[in-house]
Order: sequence, then structure tokens, then C-alpha cells
Amino acid sequence: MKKLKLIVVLLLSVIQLFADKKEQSVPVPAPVYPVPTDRQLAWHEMEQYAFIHFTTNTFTGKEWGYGDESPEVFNPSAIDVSQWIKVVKAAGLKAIVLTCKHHDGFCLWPSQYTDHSVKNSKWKDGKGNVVKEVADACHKNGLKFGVYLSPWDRNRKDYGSPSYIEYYRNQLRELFTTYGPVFEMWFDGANGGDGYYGGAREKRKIDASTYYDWPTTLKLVRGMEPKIVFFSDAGPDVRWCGNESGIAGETNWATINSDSIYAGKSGVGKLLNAGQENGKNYIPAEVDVSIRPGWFYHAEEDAKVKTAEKLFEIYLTSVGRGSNLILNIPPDRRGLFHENDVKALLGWRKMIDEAFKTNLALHASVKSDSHRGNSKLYAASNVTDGNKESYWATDDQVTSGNLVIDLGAMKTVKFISLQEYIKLGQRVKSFEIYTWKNNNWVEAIKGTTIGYKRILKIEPTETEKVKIVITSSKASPLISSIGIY
Ligand code: FUL
Repeated sequence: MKKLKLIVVLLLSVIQLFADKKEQSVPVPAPVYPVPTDRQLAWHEMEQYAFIHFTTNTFTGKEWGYGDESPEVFNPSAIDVSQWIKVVKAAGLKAIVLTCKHHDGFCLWPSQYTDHSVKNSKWKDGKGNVVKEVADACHKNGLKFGVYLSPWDRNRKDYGSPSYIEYYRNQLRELFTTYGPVFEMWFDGANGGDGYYGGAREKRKIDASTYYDWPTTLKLVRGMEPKIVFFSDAGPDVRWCGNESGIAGETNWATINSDSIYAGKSGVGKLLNAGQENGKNYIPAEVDVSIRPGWFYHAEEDAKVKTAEKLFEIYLTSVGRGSNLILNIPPDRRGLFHENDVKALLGWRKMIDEAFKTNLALHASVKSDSHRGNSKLYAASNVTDGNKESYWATDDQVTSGNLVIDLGAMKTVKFISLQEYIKLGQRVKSFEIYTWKNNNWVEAIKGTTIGYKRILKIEPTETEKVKIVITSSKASPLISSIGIY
């Protein structure tokens, strides 16, 4: 009897061994190039962070300082960076990108390369340093820190000539060796032409495609900060989404041909917004938008702060479309986030928390019409297992398929989130979502791209089952997660 038991156990183990071998022999899907770099993947996972616009404009009421503002005007009466940090964290934002220098050329740190900085302001008798305060506070409080250093400088006498490029690079050296680590560098493509320029008061035109010699500058910064992501209209790591209203493309490819764009090029808004299905470079879009009409604080806009509801809409058209959201919150003349902004931000956070509190799909049972090599490595259950490294996949050549998620009981569904396993490239070109109603599949919504993340808002629906149909894909679709809320 004992012997028989042993033989059965042995036999079962051998069968299991063969089954495991067979599973492992199913090849991993080949990547669909281009694929994201590790630093882009880490960037995707941040999803949302704060932008902070602060300079002499806050005190002069301008949006674009001419460059002739006296540094003395910069004088916040009650600056408290710890309030910024507290609110940013409470709002669920993961970092702060600070305008260390905007187009007016005024530096928020006492740069050794110019007198046009905090060192000649009244604030703290010229001993203050906003960049240091913000960078230190971010690093101490688990937030990442990012640098915005305007390439266009309306204060500098030599703007437009080669020596200005040296000045700009010196400042980058200064910032990156003193206030790092820096997760993102924001290169603004804006270049309005006219300015003070050391007293010249004229219009200067530069050739944005060549003047800055970006490759050399990026190499310099990358040498100091290897993991940094560079934002500009053209990337190379992260591209502009083509507008400042908080709206990534409904079709949003992270892929684009970067040789057709450069920072400051006009007329490419639509291209940047949608990306290109067959683009040769992986450059996902970042959505920059301000909580107020302007980028800088103006008291007359206190009643025009975006509402929590508007911010929630923006969340859906940015993070919900596979982009990252960089939300600008400009400190006021005290050097504080205004009460109205704080209220809107906290209200917004509450709305996000409530909407996405319970993922009804987590560990729910899922069936697919097929899965890769019949291997459980690629089974449908991977989309609800809460593990971002596992995914459902089809056989090569199978570029459509469906997944049915059984919620186990009637539930009210309002949002559905989808994520592709983008490490192997963005693939899905179109999809449809259905809910089960009166013994029928009823279309709830359809869409085009998914990418890192897609969040769909549907009419609140009572249902027991949800079906996701991938209708077309560049190759075998790889879905790592489905959330139902
Ligand atoms: C634009 C700038 O001109 C605005 O002032 C602001 O900094 C925004 C984020 O980018 O191009």
C-alpha cells in the first residue's frame, strides 16, 4: 500500500514537471519597438506631480516678466515651503518641479553667474534661497524634485550669442551639483522674442532648432544625473502634450518620430497630442496645466481657481489617457498656496480617493477567449491579480481577443481602468467595453489607445459582468491590469 502511494506521488510529480516544462516553453512575446527605458518606466509610475511657478512676476502681476524687473520686488512676506509640501503630499502629488528661473531671468537661488537673483532681493536680506528650501524639503519628505530653467532669458545681455549658452550650462552645473537628486528637467520651448536683454530692449530671434545645441547640454546634465528624464516639446524622454488645458489625446501613442519635432517648433500641437502609431521613438506625453488661468499667482484670479470637479476631469484626460499630469500651483505674495487652491486640491484628492476606493475586479474571476500557448503564465487571471509584472497575452498573430470579468454579484460600475504591459511596447489600437444587462452585452464605451494606463468613465451601470474586447492591436495584446470601480 505504501509503495503504491509512493508510485502515484512520483507519477504525479513527473506529470507536473512535464506540464511546467511545456508552460515554460511558450515563448515570451517579442517586444514591439520602441520600448520605454527604465527611467521612462519609473516616470510613468509617478503619474502626477506639482509644478510651481514663482518669481518676480508674482509681485509685478505679470505672466512673462520683461527681464528689467528689479530683484528687490521679490519679497514674499510669509513664505512657508513646509505648507507647499504638506498640501502637495495630501493631494497625492509625487514631486515638485520648480521654476528656478523663468523667462525674466530672475534666479530663485543665489547663482554665482548673475546678480539677477534672490541675493539682491529684499527677501531675507538677500540671504534666502528658494531652490535650496524646496529641494531640501522635497528630499526630506519623500517627494522628488524637478528643475525648470527657462532657456529663453529676457534679462541677459548676451541672449542669442554663444556665451549665453555657456551661462545656461554653468547654471545647470550649479543646480545639479548643489540641489540634486533631480528627477526631471523641464525645457520650455517658449520664445517670444522681445525683452530687456541688458538694456537693449529689442526683439531677438534665435533658431530654436540649432541655437541651444541641446545634445551637448543634455549630455552634460545626464553626466551629473544619469536617471533624469528630460521634458521638452521634443523629448527626448518626455514630450509636451501640445496644449496647456490638461488634455492628452484620446488617441495617445507614446511613440512618435522625434526627428520631425524640436523644442519651440510651432504647428506640431496635434502631432504631440496624439503621437504616432508607428513612431520610431518612445516619448510619452506630459500634460502641463495650471490650477488657475495664469501660471503665476494673481489676486484677481482668486475666484477663478479650477474646481475639484474640473481637476478630476483633467485627471481623467491626462493620467486617464496614459500621460503624466504636472499640475501648477503658484504660491501667492505671502509665499503660500492660496486657501482657494488648497481647498480645490484637497477636494480633488477626495474625489479620486472615493472614485477609486474599491477595485471590484481585484481577484475577480476572469475568462478570455484564448491565451498564449494555453499557458497559465499568460492567463486571463493575470489582469486581476494585482501584480503589474504579470499579463494576459494571446498567441502571436492573434491581435484581438476578449476578457470577461465576473464580479460575482450585481455592482454599480462607474469607471474602468486598463493597463498594457508597456515594457514590451505599446500595442492596442482599439477596444470596446460591454456590460451584461438583461442577458445581453451592451456597449458601455469604446476607445483607441491604452498604453501605460487608460481610465474610462461610463454611465453608472448595475451589472454583474464586464467584457473588454481588444478589437485591434499592433501585435499580440498584453494587458497587465483591469480595474473596475
Ligand atoms: C510656457 C511658458 O511660456 C509659461 O509661462 C509657463 O512656464 C508654461 C509652463 O510654459 O511655455
